[in-house]
Amino acid sequence: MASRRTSYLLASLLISCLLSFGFSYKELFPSPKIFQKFQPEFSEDDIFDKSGISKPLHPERHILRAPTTIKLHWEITQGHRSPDGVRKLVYLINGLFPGPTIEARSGDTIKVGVRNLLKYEGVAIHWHGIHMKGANRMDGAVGITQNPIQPGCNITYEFGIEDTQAGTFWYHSHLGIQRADGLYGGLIIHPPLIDKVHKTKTPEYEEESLLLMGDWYHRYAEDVQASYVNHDSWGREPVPDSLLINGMGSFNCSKAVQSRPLDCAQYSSSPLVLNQPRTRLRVVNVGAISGLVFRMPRCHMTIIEIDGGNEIERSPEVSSVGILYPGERMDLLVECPMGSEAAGFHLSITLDAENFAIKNKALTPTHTFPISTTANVLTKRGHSYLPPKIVKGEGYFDLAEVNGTALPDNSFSMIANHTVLLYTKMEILARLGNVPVGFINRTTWAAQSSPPEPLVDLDRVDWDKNQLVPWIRISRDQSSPSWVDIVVNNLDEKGHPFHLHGYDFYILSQYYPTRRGYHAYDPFDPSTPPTSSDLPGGPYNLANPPLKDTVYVPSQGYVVLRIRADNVGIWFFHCHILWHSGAGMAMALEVRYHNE
Ligand SMILES: *[C@@H]1O[C@H](CO)[C@@H](O)[C@H](O)[C@H]1NC(C)=O
Ligand SMILES: *[C@@H]1O[C@H](CO)[C@@H](O)[C@H](O)[C@H]1NC(C)=O
Ligand SMILES: *[C@@H]1O[C@H](CO)[C@@H](O)[C@H](O)[C@H]1NC(C)=O
Ligand SMILES: *[C@@H]1O[C@H](CO)[C@@H](O)[C@H](O)[C@H]1NC(C)=O
Ligand SMILES: *[C@@H]1O[C@H](CO)[C@@H](O)[C@H](O)[C@H]1NC(C)=O
Ligand SMILES: [Cu+2]
Repeated sequence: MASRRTSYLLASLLISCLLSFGFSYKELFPSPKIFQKFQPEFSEDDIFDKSGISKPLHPERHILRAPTTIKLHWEITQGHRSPDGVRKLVYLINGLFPGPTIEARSGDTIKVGVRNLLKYEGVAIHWHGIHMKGANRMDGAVGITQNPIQPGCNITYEFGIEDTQAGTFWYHSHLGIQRADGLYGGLIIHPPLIDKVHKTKTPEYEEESLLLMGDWYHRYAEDVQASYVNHDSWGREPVPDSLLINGMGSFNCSKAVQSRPLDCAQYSSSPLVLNQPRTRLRVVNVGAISGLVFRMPRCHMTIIEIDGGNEIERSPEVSSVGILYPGERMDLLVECPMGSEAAGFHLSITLDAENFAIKNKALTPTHTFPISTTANVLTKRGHSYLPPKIVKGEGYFDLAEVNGTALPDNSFSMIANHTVLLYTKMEILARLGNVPVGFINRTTWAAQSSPPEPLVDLDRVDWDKNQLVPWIRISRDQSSPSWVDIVVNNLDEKGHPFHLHGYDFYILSQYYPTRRGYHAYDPFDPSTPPTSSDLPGGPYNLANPPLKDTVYVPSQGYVVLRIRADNVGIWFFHCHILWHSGAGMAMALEVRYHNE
């Protein structure tokens, strides 16, 4: 790690470089105060600015320095917090909820010593979206790559960030359903300003902020899951009570339902504070179940990247965007006029009601946060603000329509070398006690338990009946890569956002059936050629497919995902709705070299 002295050297070097690239000092260092606080030690205890919901990021600490090893020490505990006014016992990392934000650059190594100071529970941390190349065992998936870190024990996660990865990521517990009680945090990989991989371009913004947002339950995750995996639920998912952004929200105490009294203080919504004319918002859906629709009417807003820094065909200026499902990310460029607060400008987040079959009177589906711009900020477009030209009703950008940019790799072949065909559904079966159970093909996932070792430590013959793990063999000679298609047919009446560890995939097809209903379902037929318009979802998009690590599989529809199988290991693949994966909607993919 850089010493204080070399970092100051770097800092002065940095300014001269910046000037030579045409940036002003002020643009990259929003305020001299922040510059003075410049902490070369990558302090992990940057406390949230309680004056607003956004978490400021610090690219200036990373974009001009050499790659390094970022060493962190985390202690996991629990404590009472009232994030939206309602008191609840949540998980803490070094006393923080959400956990500390990790910021790094491409090419860094991240080394996190995690000490479990919980009394009775294990923990494990997954680094969502990071490829973990050569570090499969650091992936944090309990039952697949590790056993839980037992109370009182530590482990050290150590993994390199590839030179080609930069973007918005996050980390969260991958043991059971702990994520819903707050065991998560942000993980931002900044692209270095000057390097061969990321083209140097003038940033279109002067500040970056992180918004970890998602639904929130006032009950403990264990109670929520128990109410779902119960014959009384009839498969209807528990509905959340609230919404948090960076661990802050506001709950209307008078809406608490009688049967569940709450220790509630009435909070008003904190503002979204914009300190600079143009802001890059890195938005993560950290919730358990709900998709989110994001609205900033009257501000200028465009979508620039999806998931872990994957570029897209630039969207037009929009006023709202959705649906962002649990696990998904989007990076937005926003510009709001000075004095937005006085003018009543606001950010509003609506929880999508797809899984809200049970009525929850406590929930306000749309949460609104005032936008406040600090004084002295003039927009780049001049002193007078021009509201975006958005025709009424046309300002919504549907993330399902997003296109990728460049053509994939030259060797992206028309027909994949392997195809993994899957069917998924939540089922309620008498032989399984009439409770909802998640299936992929005929398998319900549960962490490997007999013997109780992670799959990476066992021979295949020793895996138990809850493991569905198709096996892809690849050649060490990467001049002839193996392309693998993963086809997920969703037989369910509900959509499922699936996440694959260790990879980004191209979405070659995402089929939303127009004729809904039990008998109208036409699944993907693997014998139909990919170029055929006879496929329900039409021919594959081999021109500009978007690249992602989490994808929504529409109800009674399907997706075709393509990966370049070049990352060996056993990689979890699961629905990111916590109650579904907790009920077994999960599996893994194993990629191995020949003769190993
Ligand atoms: C866990 O971490 C603590 C503090 O860093 C250290 O003192 C202790 O030896 C570690 N224990 C194990 C089992 O690694
Ligand atoms: C809270 O909810 C009650 C009942 O629905 C409503 O009358 C009241 O205006 C709400 N208060 C706030 C601050 O939104
Ligand atoms: C994506 O590309 C398709 C085909 O090229 C086009 O019809 C569609 O409008 C594009 N979507 C967006 C959001 O630009
Ligand atoms: C899943 O089931 C389908 C239909 O039986 C089968 O064709 C496919 O190979 C199965 N997939 C795996 C990975 O076993
Ligand atoms: C994958 O398929 C392509 C096109 O059919 C072929 O050229 C390539 O050699 C295959 N790769 C492997 C590893 O078999
Ligand atoms: Cu699901």
